[in-house]
Amino acid sequence: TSLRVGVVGVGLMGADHARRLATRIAGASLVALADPDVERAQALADELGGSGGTVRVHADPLDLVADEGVDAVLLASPGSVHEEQLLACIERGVHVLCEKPLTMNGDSSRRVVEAERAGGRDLVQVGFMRRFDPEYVRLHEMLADGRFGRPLVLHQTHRNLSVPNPDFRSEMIVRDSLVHEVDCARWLLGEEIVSVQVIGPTPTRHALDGVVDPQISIFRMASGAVVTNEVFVNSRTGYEVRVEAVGEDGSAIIGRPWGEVYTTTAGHDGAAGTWGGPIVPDYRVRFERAYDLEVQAWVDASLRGEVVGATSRDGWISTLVCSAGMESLASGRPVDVALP
Ligand code: ISE
Repeated sequence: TSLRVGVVGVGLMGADHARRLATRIAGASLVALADPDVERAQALADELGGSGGTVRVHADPLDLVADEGVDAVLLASPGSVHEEQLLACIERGVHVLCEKPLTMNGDSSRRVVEAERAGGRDLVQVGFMRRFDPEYVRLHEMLADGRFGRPLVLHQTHRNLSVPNPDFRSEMIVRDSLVHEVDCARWLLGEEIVSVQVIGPTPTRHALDGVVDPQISIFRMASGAVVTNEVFVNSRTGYEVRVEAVGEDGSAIIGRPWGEVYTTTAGHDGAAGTWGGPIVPDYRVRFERAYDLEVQAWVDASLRGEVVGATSRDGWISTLVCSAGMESLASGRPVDVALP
């Protein structure tokens, strides 16, 4: 059997996922796309439906969710419209992979978690793709097997080349970018964040007026471990995501593109050689494999009637931590996270 998938949103990520579903994922077929920008959706449908199958286009995402020919939905719409789309998926009882953030605030995330529970079936996976990235998975295993002793500190770095979107203001850096570090800290360390503080240096001149970029965030974990985060969305370097984990008995670092590093020979005139390599431009390249593995795992689990990866509860908690982060952004002070 094949899972008939509909994708909501044909922006950067939605189009990327639609392509992956149409070409690389086993056991699934792309059957529908929805986007208020119908022309854009139609162009993608024409491109991807070409070889045999046809891909239906809906202007209204809720029509796609209601489409009887759709077995499962991938939501790549903006976070502000996730709640109603998620509730519609839950109401129809279809599996849904929802890009982060789950929703915009704690109350709406709670409503999603409660609706799913009331329906009695696990249906929602949140798109925290790093949980499927081979390097992250390896670090997760190493932290869990105890070789580093008790984890003391994580240093998480998260840089974007730039953000073209003028809506990408300080709050969005917390809600759309830091949210990945929130999920990674909880997942890698297997414990909750109890408080968060967000501060920033004098912003880069490349930041929009009034936007705090870069941001340094500090998470205090329940065990007493500390997580430092740098999120810098106008780094002018490229997409750099790495973590160094430090424990009582050792440390590890992931996300350095060592495999790509090259050296050049020193010049005959005695000039020093150089070392270095390319930096990927964005998350679609850096996490391509993670997205493939994530979507394949979602399809496989949906066919079994199960949910893998981050659950709606994980999404809810990450929303609550980010809300505390936004409060701290305003005051500069640590803010406690009140967990459900
Ligand atoms: C984007 O939405 C993502 O999820 C990326 O992983 C992150 O690096 C970026 O800052 C976000 O805007």
